[in-house]
Amino acid sequence: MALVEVKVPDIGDFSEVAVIELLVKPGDTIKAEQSLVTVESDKASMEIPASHAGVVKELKVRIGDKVKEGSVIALVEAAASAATPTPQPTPQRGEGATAPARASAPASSASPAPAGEGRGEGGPVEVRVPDIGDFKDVAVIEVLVKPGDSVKLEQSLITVESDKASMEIPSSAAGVLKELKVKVGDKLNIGDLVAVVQGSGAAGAASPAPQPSPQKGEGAAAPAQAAAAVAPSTDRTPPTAALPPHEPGTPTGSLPHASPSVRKFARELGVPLEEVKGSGPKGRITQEDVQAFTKSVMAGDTRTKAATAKAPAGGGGEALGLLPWPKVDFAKFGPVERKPLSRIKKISAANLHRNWVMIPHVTNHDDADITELEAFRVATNKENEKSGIKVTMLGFLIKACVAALKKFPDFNSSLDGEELVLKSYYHIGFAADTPNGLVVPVIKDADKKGVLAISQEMAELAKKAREGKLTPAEMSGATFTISSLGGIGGRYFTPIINAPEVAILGVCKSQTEPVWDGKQFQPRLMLPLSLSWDHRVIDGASAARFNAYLGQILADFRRVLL
Ligand code: CAO
Repeated sequence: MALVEVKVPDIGDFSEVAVIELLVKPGDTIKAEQSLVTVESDKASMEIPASHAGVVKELKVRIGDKVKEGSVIALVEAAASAATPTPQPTPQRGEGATAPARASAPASSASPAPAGEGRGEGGPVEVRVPDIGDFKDVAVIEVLVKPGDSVKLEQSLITVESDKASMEIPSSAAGVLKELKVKVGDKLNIGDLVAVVQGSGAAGAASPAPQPSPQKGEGAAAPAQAAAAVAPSTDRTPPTAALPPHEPGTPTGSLPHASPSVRKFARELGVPLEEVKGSGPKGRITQEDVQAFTKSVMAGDTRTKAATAKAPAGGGGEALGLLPWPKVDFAKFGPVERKPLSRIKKISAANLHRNWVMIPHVTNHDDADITELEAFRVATNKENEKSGIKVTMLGFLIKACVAALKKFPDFNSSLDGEELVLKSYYHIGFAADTPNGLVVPVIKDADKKGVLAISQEMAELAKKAREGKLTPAEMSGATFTISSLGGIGGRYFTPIINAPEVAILGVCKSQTEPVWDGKQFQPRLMLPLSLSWDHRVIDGASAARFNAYLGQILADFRRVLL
């Protein structure tokens, strides 16, 4: 087993590049051509692959180190059987252990234009694929311009990619793009015609006129922006033009700051790299960043720009054939302030939206005569003044609902495909208004508890809710929910069912109303009830019976005993 030095290969005119990522560690078993480190200059990023399969014995570089062609990256104990399928090194250099770097080109770089190709004269200029080292049949993955566009000198026209590099092909002239000779998917090689640009005299004249690679005799080929992404080409002449400065943290052009393999990974997942926040050095996007972004989108915590454009403001409705959500510049009409939604609001908004869209809601409104019950409640509170437990109408409502759920079991169920899951337990959720939004704590086994115990538990849960201290367990398992606005006001409303429940009771403020007793109007305390129900499970007659029964119990709790 031979100990092999893996060195930085011929990286063209990139004299000193910084190591920004270590992709392996000592002890790792590696394959030939596996990337060991990522290096970056101000113009390109490249992965340096292993020239041999084997085991990494030592890494000779650390993050931040500056390396150049020939610098030793690692010592690899080459596997005996590991033939080295990597290309041979540049003969002039005699560096047996160098393999071609894998490069991406976030940067703009030299763009030598063809000598005497209409630069400055305003004539048509043919833009061809420059010297791209040993990369053959590179695929066009992006077309960045269209005929008729005005292009600047060195503006990227297309992006090409091989399995080892991604590069932008820049325009070798300023002017108007007359013709695009390639499309996404085309395979290109050095010298292939990419586009014809009608040169504009002024821009062309202002640009330097570097010489083309004489060996190739390809006068029209400008080096790709990642010309450093090269294999051990024996005859490659580095570009001679001055390279425009580039800040690696803010890559120019359309390519975000990521290595070719990360770029490929993102494309396979359909991740828009420009929306991924890089956590690597200088904001570089790593594979983990792409994975985290994907997870976040799947969890609904992140929306891609494309998804937002399709469904702005939480659901534009295009998928349903609806008009797009109106886009209004509110500031045009007066001062505005933008405030992010709280975490609870975001979560409940998504749930409410789904429930509203997916459940065919119907709401029945009714009134319950609670005159006697209210008198009993007031008396009870007086009697229990010392206990500190205050009974509100909600405590009685929970007990009354349990009785109605027992009589109408479909209301205490969930829909599971084509089956109804009927529950023999009675866990009642109650909507609680908190500074951060709506939450629904749950009174478990309300059928086994008295109104005093329920009231006490409710007060504790409501306090925890307002303090943001409810646990997930305290908010799960409800079989039916009550949303009481009685302490606030209003007459009736349409509560949204809390899926997978199938019904919810909305309650508003009771008030004394004249009620006809057959002979005369009597002043009675009436409680407005609004029952929303899932029409896939419940029908209107059942809902009317449920409300009527609830009203009877609230009017006279002795009915529960019958
Ligand atoms: N009619 C008349 N008065 C009522 C009433 C009703 N239906 N319900 C409660 N009240 C009275 C109470 O008796 C109490 O009066 P006093 O202060 O004189 O004793 C007062 O209103 C305040 O009651 P409360 O709201 O503190 O207590 P509660 O048990 O009725 O409700 C809770 C507790 C946590 C549910 C409630 O505070 C709350 O958050 N409600 C909002 C729910 C909500 O936002 N629903 C909407 C969901 S859909 O967006």
